[in-house]
Formats: sequence, C-alpha cells, structure tokens
Amino acid sequence: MKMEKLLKSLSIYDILQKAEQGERLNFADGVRLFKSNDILPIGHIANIVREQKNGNTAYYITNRHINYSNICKNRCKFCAFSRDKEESGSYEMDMGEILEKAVAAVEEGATELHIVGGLHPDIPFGFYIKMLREIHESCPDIHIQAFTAVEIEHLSQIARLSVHQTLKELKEAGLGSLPGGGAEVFSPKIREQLCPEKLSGDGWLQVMREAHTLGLRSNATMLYGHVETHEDRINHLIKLRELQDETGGFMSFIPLAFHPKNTELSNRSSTTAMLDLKVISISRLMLDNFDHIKAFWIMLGIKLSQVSLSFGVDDIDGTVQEEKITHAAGAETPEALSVREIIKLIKEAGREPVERDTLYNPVRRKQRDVMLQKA
Ligand code: V47
Ligand code: SF4
Repeated sequence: MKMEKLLKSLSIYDILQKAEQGERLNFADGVRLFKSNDILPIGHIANIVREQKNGNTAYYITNRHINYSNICKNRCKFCAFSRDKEESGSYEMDMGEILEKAVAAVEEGATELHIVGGLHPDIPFGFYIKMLREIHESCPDIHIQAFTAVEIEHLSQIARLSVHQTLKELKEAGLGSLPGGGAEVFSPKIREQLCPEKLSGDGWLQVMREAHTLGLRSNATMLYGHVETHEDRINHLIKLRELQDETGGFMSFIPLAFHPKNTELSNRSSTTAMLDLKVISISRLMLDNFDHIKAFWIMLGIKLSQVSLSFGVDDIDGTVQEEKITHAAGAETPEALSVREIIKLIKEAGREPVERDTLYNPVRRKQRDVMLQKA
C-alpha cells in the first residue's frame, strides 16, 4: 500500500492531517493519539513538524549538572534522590566544592551549568545569591541555568520576598535561565497522590510566567509513566501551550521518563519504548508553539534518544556529568557522554550535529578547543 493510502486508512488520519497542515490539535485529538498504537504514522508527522522547525539539525550542549544538596522537605513519592537532613546518605555541597565543579566545567569546555537541588529547610537565601555571584565572578562566560520553579517558590519563602523580587535578585546575582523541572503532571489529583507538599501546577506556571516577564527564559518538563492518564498528559501539554502563547518564554520541552527503582512507587515498571516514543511525538504535535523538544538521554537511554531524533526530537541535551536524580532511581545510563559520543550518535541518525549554548545560539569553537573537547 502506498504511504498516502496507508495513512488515509487510519482512524487518526484526520488528526495527522490537521497537524501536518499546521492546524492546532485540541484536547480530544491528543487523547485519541495516545489511544492509538500507530506509532510510525504519528512519529512520521512529528518528524515532519520537527524538520519544518529545525531542518536536519540536532542540537547538543556541553554542560555540567551540579546537584548541590539532596536534603528536601517535600519527599515526593517518585523521588529516590531526596533525603531528610539527618538521614544517612544526605549531603550538601559547600561553596568551595560547588566552585571547584564550576571551574572544572569551564576547563572541560562547558557553556552551561545546570544547578538544582532539594528544598533545603534551612540554607539561607544569601547562600544561593553568593553561589550565583561567586560562580559568575569566577566563570563569567558560563550560563547558569538554575533552580526549578519549585525551588524558586521555596527560596521566595525563605527570603520572605515575592516570587518576582526573588527572581529579580537571583537574576542580578547571575542567574541566566530556569530549568524545566518540578512540573511533574499538573493534575491536582495526581499531585495530591504523589507530591502533596509540592507547589501546585498553577503555582509552577505562575513562577514561570513571572520569570518570563523578567526576561528569564526557561524550559518545561513532564514526568510521565507513573500513575497519570492520557487525559492528564494532554491537559499538562495544553497548559504549557497556553502559557507559551502568553509569554513565549519557553525554550524547550523535555519529557521525563519515570524511573521507579528506590522510590515509593518501586512496584511499578519502567516506561516502555512505545510509551516513550508516543509521549515524544505527541508532545511535538501538541506543542506547536515550542521550538524544541529535547531528549534527556540520561532518562530515555542512549539508543532510544538516537531513535527519538526521527520522532520529533531535535536536541539531545548534553554532556551532563554527575547526574544524581535519575541515577538514584536506578538509571543504567552513564553519568556523562563525551562530545565525540554525542556527535557519533547524531550523525548515525542522519542528522547534522550543532553545538548550541543554553539559548540555542550555535557555539563556535577554535579548532584547538574542539580537538581538546573531543579527546
Ligand atoms: O523535577 C524526580 C524528575 C526532575 C524522578 O530543563 C524523576 O533542561 C524520573 O527537570 N524518575 C529534575 N524523573 C530533572 C529535570 C531536568 C532534567 C534535564 C534537563 C532539564 C532542563 C530538566 O526529575 C524533577 C522530577 O520531575 N524526577 N524523580 C524519577 N524517579
Ligand atoms: Fe524534593 Fe524535587 Fe525530589 Fe520532590 S522531586 S522530593 S521536590 S528533590
């Protein structure tokens, strides 16, 4: 059967046609796509949309994650990373350790630091300001992407400042942008079940709104593969799309595959490749106003991340280094990939690798630096 004829025979043909023609998909369309098992046609249209937005380019970034503390007062049921203060395995890095990691990242050629941690009950606001200032002074060229919307709201409580003022002070101290974590799934019912202490979905969106208004761009995520329904996922994506219509401040969307090991949901199984590819390609189709869909290879796995480059993804995150959140939950991926490895997997997928900075500007390196980085 010819491709067109095959597509026409599908029950979701009307939705695929809408997406290909650039028509916005609605809630019912999204749910129907999740109910369908026609992953190749869905991926095919997601790939067309991906190529319309980003051509044959696949981005990557040279970055380093710093998880400054795992002490957290929230203790979400899906999190294997967090600890109570007195619990064994709890840690907090001091300023010297954080600076050492930042300087090492610069020496390794990183253009971005990704700094997140738990909601520490008693680190004062001044510590976070000092951390940003000192990193910014020692490494003026590196972009600091730090603190999820959930951490920002926590810092505003500690500082007894409005979210707006908190963000303003963090920005003045060197904060460059916000990562997309803490969004989980916006459904109040799911949050009540899995992370009752956490900032609400509307609260998360409000912090992002304030950040975007101040000129701080951010990413967005969705944690999937736990207890959420198709409807919860589509509702989440539509809320992100609505805020993006309003502010235009999101850079990329990153679907995060739930890892159950060592969590209170450890009786659940890991996500399957079918669900991973569905979430990626349906996100690409629903989020028509997002420029980039990013595969966080640490969570998705290296092989599936490569395949995702044909299912809507245009960005393979980065070199990462020392990722703790997913590895605490049993991720079997390495904690870092070299630039050489990232380039190889992008090229073998038939895409053109482009190193980007946090804001998606291409990074131009001197030949000598490239050789050092690839070594
Ligand atoms: O907020 C927690 C999630 C997030 C688990 O913005 C888990 O570029 C899977 O947001 N299994 C932190 N996920 C990571 C994150 C992120 C990662 C990479 C890039 C960016 C970006 C953001 O990880 C948390 C939570 O949603 N998480 N526990 C778990 N067991
Ligand atoms: Fe704390 Fe974040 Fe883990 Fe929730 S996901 S327990 S807020 S570190």
